Amino acid sequence: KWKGEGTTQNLESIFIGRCYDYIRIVNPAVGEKNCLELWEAFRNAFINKHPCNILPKDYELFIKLAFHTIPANKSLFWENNQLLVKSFTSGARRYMSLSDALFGFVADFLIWCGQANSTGLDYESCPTMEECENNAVDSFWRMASITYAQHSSGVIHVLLNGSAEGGAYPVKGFFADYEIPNLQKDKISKIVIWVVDDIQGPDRDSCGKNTVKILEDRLKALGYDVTCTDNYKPVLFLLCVDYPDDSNCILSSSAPPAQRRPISSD
Ligand code: ENP
Repeated sequence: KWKGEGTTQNLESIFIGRCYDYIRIVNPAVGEKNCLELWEAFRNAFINKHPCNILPKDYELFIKLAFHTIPANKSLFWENNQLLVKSFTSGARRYMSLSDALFGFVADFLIWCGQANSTGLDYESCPTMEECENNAVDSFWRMASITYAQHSSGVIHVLLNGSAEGGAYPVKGFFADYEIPNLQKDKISKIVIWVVDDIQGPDRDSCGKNTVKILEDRLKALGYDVTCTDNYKPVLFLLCVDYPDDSNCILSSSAPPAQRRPISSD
């Protein structure tokens, strides 16, 4: 009956399994968490309710139970490059995006919704953002985004896609609407923006232009120290893994030719 895909099959097992994976393997530094209690708090936010009537505050208990600090200088905000961010953060080893924090990790890539007058999940369909704003998934990410932004500190990183249709910085989106307004200015030393184009993609947006300029101006007006770099090399090189022969990916070496010979087997 809704236009969106239904609840991810095995949601409960995935959620609880991810929670144990996170606290035991991925990031044991967060300390002991009760994964079954986390699941109950998560489920109670949307179960037995009309799926268009879920508010961010319904996830308050879940967030409270799952919360842990976000290390200073490790926050990474992004738009339009989810998979690149996944490989760049390297499961919280390098940076900690929201989905590398426990309270985002358990829900990443999943879909869920309940139904009024039933304690079951709806595996057939779930409302999209267009059908209703207060759906279970979007309200979850709003609450998680707000919490993540409020607890981010030190140097803040923002990774944007310069090839994205409509611009690298969506002027309406989670980052614009829920994260920027919740950053705590007194805890933040600087905001570093990286605008990276898709390799072989169009160069639609860059530092100082179009929507990136709107973002830079907005952050400066809020009093932040802002820097912006186009095609930041460490991220570009990650993209190069899939395009080794592209001209953007050829490393010129200053080593003498003898040291640049291919390694031979003899
Ligand atoms: P999209 O539309 O590129 O990607 C949405 C996908 O990313 C969904 O699979 C979603 O999981 C997952 N996801 C991971 N973190 C977030 C998130 N944090 N969020 C919404 N979805 C997330 O991403 P968006 O919608 O533009 O969101 C990007 C935002 O994430 C940025 O504000 C960035 O700073 C933030 P699922 O469960 O929906 O399948 C906040 C909102 O971290």
